[in-house]
Amino acid sequence: MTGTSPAVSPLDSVAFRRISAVSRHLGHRSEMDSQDQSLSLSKTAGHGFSVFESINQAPEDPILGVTVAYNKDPSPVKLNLGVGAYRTEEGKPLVLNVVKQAEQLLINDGSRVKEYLPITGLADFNKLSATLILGADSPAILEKRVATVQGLSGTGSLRVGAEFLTRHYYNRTIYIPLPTWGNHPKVFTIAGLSVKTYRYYDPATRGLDFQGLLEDLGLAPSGAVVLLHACAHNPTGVDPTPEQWEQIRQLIRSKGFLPFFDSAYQGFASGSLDTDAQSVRMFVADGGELFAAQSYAKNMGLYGERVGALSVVCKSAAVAGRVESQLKLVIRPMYSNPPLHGASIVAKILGDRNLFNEWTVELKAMADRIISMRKQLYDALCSRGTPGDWSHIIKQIGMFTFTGLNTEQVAFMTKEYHIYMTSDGRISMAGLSSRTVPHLADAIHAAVTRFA
Ligand code: PLA
Repeated sequence: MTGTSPAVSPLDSVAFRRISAVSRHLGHRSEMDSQDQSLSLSKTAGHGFSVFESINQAPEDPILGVTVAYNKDPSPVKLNLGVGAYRTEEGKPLVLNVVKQAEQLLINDGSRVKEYLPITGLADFNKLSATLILGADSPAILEKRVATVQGLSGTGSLRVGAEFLTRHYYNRTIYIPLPTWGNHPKVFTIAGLSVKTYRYYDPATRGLDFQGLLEDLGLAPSGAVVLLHACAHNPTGVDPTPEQWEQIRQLIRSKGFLPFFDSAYQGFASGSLDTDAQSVRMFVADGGELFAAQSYAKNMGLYGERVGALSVVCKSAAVAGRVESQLKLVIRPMYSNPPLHGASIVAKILGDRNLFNEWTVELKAMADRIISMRKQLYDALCSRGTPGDWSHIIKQIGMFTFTGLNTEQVAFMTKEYHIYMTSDGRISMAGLSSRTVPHLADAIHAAVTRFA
């Protein structure tokens, strides 16, 4: 090679933009700082100092860090309502019966091996996952216009989708609802997208800010990616009505936006898998394109197995095939190929009529228990005469109640009552039980009366 400067490939420039965005996002030091740092480090090398001596202590994650703090608390009455993880009436984690049955079937099957899966994951799992979210009679599936890849639960599926968009979609801005799941902006920024928000929640009504949503999306540049929670919006527990969804759909299609659905709670909002997928299916029925990330963490209780899927609904089978080929190029250098065990469990359950039916019964029971916790908490606050209107507790849906409690009140409840929740006042209703409702109601009552 001669001394000519190397050409910058499109991928290099993507990588460069991404690194600068990420380092801005993470608040990295300037280049000067790092030069000073390396000078002083070279002086001290060999004298017991780490090359990472000046590294900053990172803050705990706003959601998963709540569990870290909870685990450190020795109090016998402590209650973790931070992370969205289902607990039984006895306050214990739940392994679904169908999951145990499916695992037994897998163990009994002597022909099973532990070979690598293909880059795209378990083929049966992918097919069944697309059917679960899009519907068995979905025209997109019948016409083979869907590219589905197995992902590392919901988060990994979102990340793969976002990386793909950074590389192959002309508009690299994603609009996310305000507020949204705290990890969304990080996942999308680090994947190289630029993140903007649209109004979603109105604290005054504790309901949807529908006008604000329509205005903000109405002003967004055409072609932008729009993130939508398929159901059970996290953290607010507020979903659009079917009529509002239809208006959102019309707006999204008329402006040529690309909808990206995050479906982390299918079956948890209403107790019905089909009802909770209606929003996504409306966008498939109009023939347009979309992304959908699915998670089996909550609805099958497979949190730690990290099972999910990303489906890209395209206009034609030919495009879907090319999209899939490019998704493989995203996945291969990231984690090569996905894990086998969780996807095998899901494929067993979705592919067997009896297991599937049993699953829907267990899923409905979880959803119903959460709904009954809403009622119990609401009644407990009413009976205590706690100041304020608490009807949003029974109106909101899904795993969480967005209580409206402020940071100060949350800190007070943690300090005085050992109740752990995210600082935005979100509580996981799935972590409550009849036994713990009175304790939570006492804490809320005290917090609200003390810090009016
Ligand atoms: N999308 C949304 C809207 C979520 O709420 C969550 C999980 C995910 C995706 C990702 O889940 P997965 O990768 O485990 O499938 N939110 C939890 C947990 C339940 C978390 O923060 O990781 C929460 O407490 O908000």
